[in-house]
Amino acid sequence: MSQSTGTIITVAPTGAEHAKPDVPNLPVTLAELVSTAQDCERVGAAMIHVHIRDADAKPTLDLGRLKDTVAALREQTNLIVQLSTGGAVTDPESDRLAVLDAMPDSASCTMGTVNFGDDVFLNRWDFVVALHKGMQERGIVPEYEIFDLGQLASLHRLLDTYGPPAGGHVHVDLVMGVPGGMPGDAETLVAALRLIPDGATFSATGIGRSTLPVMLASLSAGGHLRVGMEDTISYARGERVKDNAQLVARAAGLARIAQRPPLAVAHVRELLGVKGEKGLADVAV
Ligand code: KMH
Ligand code: ZN
Repeated sequence: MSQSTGTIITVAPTGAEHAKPDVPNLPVTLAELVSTAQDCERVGAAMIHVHIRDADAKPTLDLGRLKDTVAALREQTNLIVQLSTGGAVTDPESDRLAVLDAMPDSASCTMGTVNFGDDVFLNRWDFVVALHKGMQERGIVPEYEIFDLGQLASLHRLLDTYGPPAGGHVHVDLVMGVPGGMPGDAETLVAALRLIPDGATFSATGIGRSTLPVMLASLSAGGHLRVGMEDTISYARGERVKDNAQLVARAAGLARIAQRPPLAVAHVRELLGVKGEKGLADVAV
């Protein structure tokens, strides 16, 4: 595992699980997404993990909408744009694979099947391999999503068999506290450390009430952070999240307290091997 003096903050603003009527402040239109992205960038986010919605605010993997979303986020923010290939548990593999044709900077690649509340989030080995190869061919940098510890063993198998990802750097995101996946606590995060490939970076996010324990554990273990309304809609006991920027601002504050302040986007591009016009060589540092 690789240590860093700063913290990558990724925001996951929407997800596929919350319904707009239940969470009225969830960003679901393109305008809402861009606006929340700009707010989150202002307070310390460097990357955005994107799920989109259709005109009825339902999760969709419509390719035209995905392409428009990537273009709008590129035009109106400096963030690294990561599209979800996980989608919703109901999405077919073909649609999830086609997400790569929207040509984001980065895309998620979940490393195995996991029970997901009352549902199953299906990620067959052959499908994982297809995603990994599809990203290698297109120069898209994967973020390997890990919902359970055995999926880190699968990541070793993937890299040993099919070679390094586009960009050459391995970045892992521990998604902790999903009912059916690994628990969101410090002991489990520490257990994951020995399974993270040498030289890789990792971020972590805790679903629901595991948000704060996972954030603090990740910071203290040298990890990076993912926060956002995809993962939690509760800010504190009995208090709903105001907006995504509130979650990013809290993460940025804790990262500063840990003396690992939020990394600028250009640094994160360099670190993760994400190509782009706005790398370190192009900005005054
Ligand atoms: N919505 C979950 C079923 C990902 O974005 O790659 C899957 C998920 C993971 O959110
Ligand atoms: Zn997601």
